[in-house]
Formats: sequence, C-alpha cells, structure tokens
Amino acid sequence: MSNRTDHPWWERGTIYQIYPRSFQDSDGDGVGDLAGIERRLDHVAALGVDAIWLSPIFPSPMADFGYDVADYCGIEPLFGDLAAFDRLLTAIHARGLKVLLDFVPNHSSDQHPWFVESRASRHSAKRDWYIWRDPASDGGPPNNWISDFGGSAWEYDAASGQYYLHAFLRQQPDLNWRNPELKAAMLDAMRFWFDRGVDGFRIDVLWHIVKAEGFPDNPPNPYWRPGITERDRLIQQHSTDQPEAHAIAAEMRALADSYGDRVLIGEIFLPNDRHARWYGTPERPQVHLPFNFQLIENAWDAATLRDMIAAYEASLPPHGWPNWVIGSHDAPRIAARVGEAQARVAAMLLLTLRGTPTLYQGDELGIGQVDIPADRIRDPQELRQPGIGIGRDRSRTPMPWDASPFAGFSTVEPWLPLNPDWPTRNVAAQEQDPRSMLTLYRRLLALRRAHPALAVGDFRLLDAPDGVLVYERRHGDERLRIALNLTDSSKPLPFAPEVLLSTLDPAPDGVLRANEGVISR
Ligand code: TEU
Repeated sequence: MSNRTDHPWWERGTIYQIYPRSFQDSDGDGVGDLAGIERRLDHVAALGVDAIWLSPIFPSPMADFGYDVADYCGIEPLFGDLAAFDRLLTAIHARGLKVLLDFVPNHSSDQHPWFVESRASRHSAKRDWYIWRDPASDGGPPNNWISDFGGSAWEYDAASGQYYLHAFLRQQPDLNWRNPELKAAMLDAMRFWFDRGVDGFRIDVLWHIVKAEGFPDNPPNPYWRPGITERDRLIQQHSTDQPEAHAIAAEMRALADSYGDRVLIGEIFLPNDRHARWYGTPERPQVHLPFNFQLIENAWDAATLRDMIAAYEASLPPHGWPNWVIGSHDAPRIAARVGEAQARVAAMLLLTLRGTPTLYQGDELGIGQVDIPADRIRDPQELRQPGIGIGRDRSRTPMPWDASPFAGFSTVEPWLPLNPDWPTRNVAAQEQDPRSMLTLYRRLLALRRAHPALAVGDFRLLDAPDGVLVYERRHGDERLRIALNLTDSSKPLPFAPEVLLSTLDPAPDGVLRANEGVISR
C-alpha cells in the first residue's frame, strides 16, 4: 500500500467545509453568499487545502438552513443564481481546487413542488414519492419512531387523513427511495451537477434513506436518560441502515464513476463494523469515504484516542481509504471542547493521521463556542429541545476576516453574532502572527503536501509514555514520527528528535512540553 503512486486527489488531499451562510456576505444582507465565497478564495488557497465542500446552496425556506431543499437543481436566491455558481466553480477550479456539493437525499422541503403535489391528494401521481401511512388503530402515528429533532417522526395531514414521515423537522418530509420514479429524479439531480462540473458530493444522512418494510416500532435504548436528545430514546434499528440503502449508494457510486474522477462522501453515524460496509466491495463499491466522526465523539485523552484509532484502522476493508473529521456545522467547536492549547495538538493529529482530513471553516482560527443570546437562537434542533446544550448556532457564526466593522464579513449585523474576540481573532491578524492557529494550520498543510509519508504513507502506532500518543508514517524511504502530548505536563520524548514542526515555538530538545505536538524525522 505505502508505495502506491496512484492515489486519487481525494485520498491525497484535504477537504475544507464552507458553511455558505457564514463565510462572506457580498450584498449586505447579513448572510453569506456565493460571490462572497469567490472573493475569499485566496484564504482557502493560502491555507493549502485541496477541495471545498459547500453546505447546501439550493433553494430552501431555511427551516433547517438549507437542509430543507425546495429544488435540487437550482440556487437559493440568498446565495446567488446559477450564473454565480458557474463563476464560483470556474474560479475554484482555476486555483486547482475541487468542489463538493451537499446532496440531501433523505428528505426535501415541504415546499418542494414534489411534496406540494404529493400532499394534494391520496391519488396524486407523486403521493408515493414520500412516505404516507394510515393512522394506527387509535388514530395516532403509525409507529413509535422519533424525529432526530424531537417529537414523533410522523405528521398528520388532516386533509387526506394520513401521516407522513419526517426523520427531521416536519418541514422536511422523507422521500421514498423505494419508488423508482423518485429514485430516477434524484439521480438526475446528481447528473445535473456532475454535468456542470462539480467534483462530487457530501451526501446528507445517507444511512437514513430507506426504512424497513412494514415500519415496525424501533426498540427502546436502555442507555437513554433524560437530558440527552429525545431521538436517543430509541435505537434506530428499522428507520436506518437498511440493505436497500446500501444498494442505492452503489447506484450513486456507479453514476459518479461514469463521470471519472469524482468522489462521494457519505454522512454516516454507525459503529465501526456497520460503518465499514458503506465502502461496499471492490466489485460493487458504495461511497468513497463514509465520514468518520470519531475524533468528535471520543474523549480527548491519549489512551482513548489510541484505542479508537486502532479499532477504526482495523475495521477498514482492504480497499477502504480512511478519513477524519474534527468539526462541522453540527458539532461543538474543537477549540472549545479541548481548549485552545490542545486544539493545536488536535490540528496536528487531524493532519497527520492516515486518511483524508476534513476541516471546518473557522477551526483554523481556533474559534470557540460562541454564546448566542436567547433572542438570536436560530437552530431548529435547539429551539425544539432547549436547555440540553445541543445548540448548533454556536459553531455556525460568521467568519471573522479582519478588524473592520462586522469583521469584514458583512456591512450589516450578521444573521448570527460574531465570535466576541473577533477584533483580535480574525484571519488578517492571525496571518501576521507566526504563533497563530492559522499559521500552524498552514504549516501543517504545507508539510502534508511536501511529504508523501504524511499524505498517503503507512500508519503504525508506537509505544508512548502515559498521556502521549506516538505513531509513525512511512512512505518509501521516508519515516516520520509524530508525538502528541495530550496532557498539561511535560513528558519524555520517546525518540531522538529531528523536529520538522512543533505546535509550540521554539523547537524542543528531548522533552515534549505540556500540550506540545511534534512531527519528527
Ligand atoms: O445531520 C445529521 C445528523 O445526524 C444531525 O442530526 C446531528 O446528529 C445533529 O445535528 C447533532 O447535533 C445532517 C446535517 O449535517 C444537519 O445539519 C441537518 O440538520 C440534518 O442532517 C438534516 O438534514
């Protein structure tokens, strides 16, 4: 494996997630847009990533901020239009970067013309494009399924006397992928964007897209307790991860492969053994990369991370390329979760593990969780389940570019507040500072590009003192060692260093200082 020379761009490279509402506003409405992203491409290029994933940019009533799509083949007017998209795509490609769109196949918006037609009557030609069921014998919902955002997953439609299924908001009715016409229409939507030149898709909640025939009740989760999300009361045994969903992923893959060098990333939350199945087989592959969220989900200590990394690596099929995610528009900010000192160690870990890393906008500045005043909370998941600390707005705040009004993001008050430290924590300030998080990210990404051992080399965990994670990356004659001190006391460095990069400054001699990570030859 280590001496393969044929690694495609999505194995060798790194992905940067842009949340379009919060990247750059170009028209003074407080919400980011496509022309704004185009204006800020210098930042993305200078960072040294290889591909941009854009969270949804399609027409949407924004009940779930774009994850409620009202037209799979258009552009939301807040963000621009198809001409603006084509300009952005050309500008991104001109810099040698790739573009992934966010495909949302599990559900549409309830404002999508398909749903409007489906809902119009029981006999509508598109009735079966969504999931309609008769009430249970007591008139209640057809089964016990719970929406990921709380409450029943079924919404009653009085006009037709049936319920429709929504795994998320009631404004996000689930599509029926068992219907061949619906499936064909959705694959056509993928073709529409492939034909326009996009390099792939991140596919939203892919493991949700088919439900068990007969809609049996989901079993209770014995580990649930009050205070965690209501969704977790039940194990989503019959509502997710069905064999038919894997078959559809294989069809999506065949479509992507017919266009050549494209990539599909599946958003999939499952234990290792079931997660790995989403790679499919070499003969019938599914997604190229099932997103791996374990750096987000696990406790931040060396022993836990070591076990997690070993188990994940061991779970991969021989043809499966690993990947790592450390932040997203759904997850708490890494700098808040592990603290700013460890966030530097986390950056080094993310960018030196074996597999494709995905960075989330703003993490390269070390932005923390932003407190959102109650009257400015917009996240529907939090509004439906207040007080249990799941607010996603805190990670969705606008990019701070410089010290000008509204951080250069907009000319008006942005849709969500800025990070309170934006006058000093912004791109322009960090660019000038050799010790900043941004400088560290740029150095790490440059090193990854310069050293095939980091980008595509073999991976091996090594023995390490307590609280320290040590591993090697090897490619051809090159062998690099990475040592990460996950604690706030200094530790012996378990090898003679020839340090290529330290998360601290200046370089150490023989010890690993508190909260330090080093890459060494
Ligand atoms: O997220 C799916 C998902 O699993 C989330 O419900 C996640 O568990 C939660 O946000 C964590 O707090 C995807 C999108 O990334 C998310 O933004 C959408 O709201 C959701 O799908 C519905 O499309």
